Amino acid sequence: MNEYNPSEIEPKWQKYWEEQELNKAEDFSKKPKFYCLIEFPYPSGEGLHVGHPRPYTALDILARKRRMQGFNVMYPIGWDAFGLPTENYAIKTGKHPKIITEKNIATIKRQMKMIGLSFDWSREINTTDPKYYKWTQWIFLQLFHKNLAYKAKMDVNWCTKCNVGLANEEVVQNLCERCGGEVYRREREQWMLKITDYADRLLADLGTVDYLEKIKKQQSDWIGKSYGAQVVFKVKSKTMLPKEHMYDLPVYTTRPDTLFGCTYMVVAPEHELIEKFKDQIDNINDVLDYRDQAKHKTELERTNLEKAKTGIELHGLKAINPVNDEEIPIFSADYVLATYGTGAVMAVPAHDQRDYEFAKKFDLLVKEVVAGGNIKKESWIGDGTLVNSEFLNGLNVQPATDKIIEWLENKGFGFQTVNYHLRDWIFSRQRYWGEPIPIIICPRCGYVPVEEKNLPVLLPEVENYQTTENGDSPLALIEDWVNVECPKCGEEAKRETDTMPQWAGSSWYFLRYCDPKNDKILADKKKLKYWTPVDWYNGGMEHTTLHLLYSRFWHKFLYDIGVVPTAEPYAKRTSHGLILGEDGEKMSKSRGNVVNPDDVVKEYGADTFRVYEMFMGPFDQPTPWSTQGVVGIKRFMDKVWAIGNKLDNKKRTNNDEEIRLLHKTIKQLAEQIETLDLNTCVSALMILINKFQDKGCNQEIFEQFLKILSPFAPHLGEELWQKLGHKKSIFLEKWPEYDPELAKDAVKEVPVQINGKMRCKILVTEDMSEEEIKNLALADEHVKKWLEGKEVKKIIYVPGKILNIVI
Ligand code: ANZ
Ligand code: ZN
Repeated sequence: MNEYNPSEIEPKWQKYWEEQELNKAEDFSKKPKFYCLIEFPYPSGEGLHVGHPRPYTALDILARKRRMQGFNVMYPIGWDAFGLPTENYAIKTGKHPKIITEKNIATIKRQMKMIGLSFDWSREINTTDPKYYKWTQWIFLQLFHKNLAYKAKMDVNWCTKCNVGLANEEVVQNLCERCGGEVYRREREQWMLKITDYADRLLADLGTVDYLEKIKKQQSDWIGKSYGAQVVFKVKSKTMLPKEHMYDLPVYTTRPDTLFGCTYMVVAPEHELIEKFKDQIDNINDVLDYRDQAKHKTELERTNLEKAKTGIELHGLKAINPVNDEEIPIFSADYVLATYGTGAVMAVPAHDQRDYEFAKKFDLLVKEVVAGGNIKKESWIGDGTLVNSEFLNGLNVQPATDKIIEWLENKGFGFQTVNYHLRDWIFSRQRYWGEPIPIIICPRCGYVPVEEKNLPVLLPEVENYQTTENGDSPLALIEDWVNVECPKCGEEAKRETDTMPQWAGSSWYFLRYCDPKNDKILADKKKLKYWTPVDWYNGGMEHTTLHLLYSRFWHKFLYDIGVVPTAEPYAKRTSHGLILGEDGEKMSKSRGNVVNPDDVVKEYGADTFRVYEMFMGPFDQPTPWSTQGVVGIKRFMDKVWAIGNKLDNKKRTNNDEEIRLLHKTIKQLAEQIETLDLNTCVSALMILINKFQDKGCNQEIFEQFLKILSPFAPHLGEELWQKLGHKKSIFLEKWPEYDPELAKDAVKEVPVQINGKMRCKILVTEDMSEEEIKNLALADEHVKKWLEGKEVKKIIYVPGKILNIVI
């Protein structure tokens, strides 16, 4: 018998599968289609670490099994290649990002092939390919035509050292993630996408898709729909205007029932009220200083509940509570955000924790209006009876809310409304390595879209990839690119020099896989109709409120303009847990705990690598790497090899344990591959192999085993299969059927003793836990009779043999 030598057999079969085109998805095949998708990677210079292949392998197993089950499977791959790390590397080295990207792609592609992932490489896409980003730009233009893309002055995070705008994710504790430089907020005109127009549908349609519950929850929390009321307070200043001419200060509140408990108001430091009443606020200089300080904080810091509240009173101004005409102080405080609701709140310290802390600090009145808590100690946010609230007294929160809204609407002081936490999507980056935004800025005509026939707007060559001194993209320096004729009036105009964010290309890439080479339209409608929606999409939890939400938004938009046939892009979404370093920490270069798949595959083979990654723990949980665990899996592979090389000729009958266990295992895998319980699938395969080791194994049984092993360890499966004399790939075989009778768990009778005396027998199955068996015994009618009125001291269970209850 020759040795199991993965480094010899693995490349051989990879080449064979590619030549046989086994992984190719066929448009319009009569077979049922199955579109499974993983998030396409960013081609980073470091290549893959062992964390990346975990989801790739899991869905590869699913894809391979579904092909064997007769599905026309599409499992495509591509590159999400615009973005920061490459650009930063280009700034550092002066190399063109395109060259860097090509090199990185080559590395990762080699690694993916090395692992035996069954991607359909004929559909490979790259977001930085002009033939691809032409369509990203085209989608932007459609958004622009529908008024869903607009330019607005926005605060951006600005790194003072890199002199560059940063995304929120790039700011860590107020410092630039890359250089540690100080970050402040700076105003800039930015392109915005009106995702808020889709907030309601993005929320409602979560009801139509099969996403993990925690993913749905994160998305709906992020969209954050809340029901409440807008209430208008009047602002009284030293000018003593009559009430009807006083300034209107509207607030958004989810608790209008607490209006009588409002004892002060808070506006965001950036609120227009401060600018408007500049001359009438006595301490205006301090108020403006406070505003400047707030500029240096991120939103997250401002709203952090743990942080001590800060603020400053606007001396000289008072607000008038519309329900009782009481005059109350107004503060500026940064825990109120300018961009949510109306940027102002009615503070009810008795019933809101932030207001409570603020009131304690500034010694403000805490007035209880909902009974139920102890407001001497803390705010009460629960239900209760209204008190101190005139016509609301005696009602509970909900009826009081209805009543006050009716009252406000009748008096014209307010109205019922909803609010969303979701904000419009800041879509501009002042960077080089992104899709140019296809807009021309004309002094006469304003923002003029580039004509579709002139797409793509190509990224020009530049000498320097760094953002310019005044914060523009380096594109702004390329005069012969920037200066163009206005497509509308023909006069001198300039190109938009902002580029799109990293999230643009990934918002629609799954559509392009359906028709990757089309140059007439982003993808042929009939092909989209055949392939979409994606049946199963797996990706990182960290993308739930970014990529996943953005792409749902674009998809809905494309649906509205008739480009795609479904309202939702992904029928199902799952998420994987991270692979941690051997030390249990997140893998990172600085910790030195990164494991490279190249090393693992070189030493143990790709199949061992794949099976280990599936075995290491529940797929959705973070799990530390263990070299010892890898060695254990290698031993399992060796065992499979050894058994496959010395099969016996003995006939088996249905009474043989190995037959029963085989059917049980086929059943288990059929079910658990579908739920991605892949670690338990691997243990089932191991148990089966151990049984073969005990009882021997003939070719017929072993071939069945190989079929269910091969999605996990495809190279070993194919090698042993063809060694047994087959001339065609094992992946052209049908997924084996199991006999339900044989797959049933073996049932055993276990005698039950009470204080050492045999009283009855219970039936237990192999898969029952000790806990379940004990409970089963205690629930038995005979046992119950004996236990009546007695105390159970102890239950001793000898697995499969006897259960003794001591009373
Ligand atoms: C008075 C009140 C009384 C409130 C009470 C709560 C409890 P969600 O559910 O997130 O929509 N708020 C409104 N605008 C704000 C802003 N720009 N920055 C910070 N806080 C703001 O929360 C709405 C509640 O958050 C509003 O209801 C308001 O406080 C506050 F017993 O109004 B409430
Ligand atoms: Zn013009």
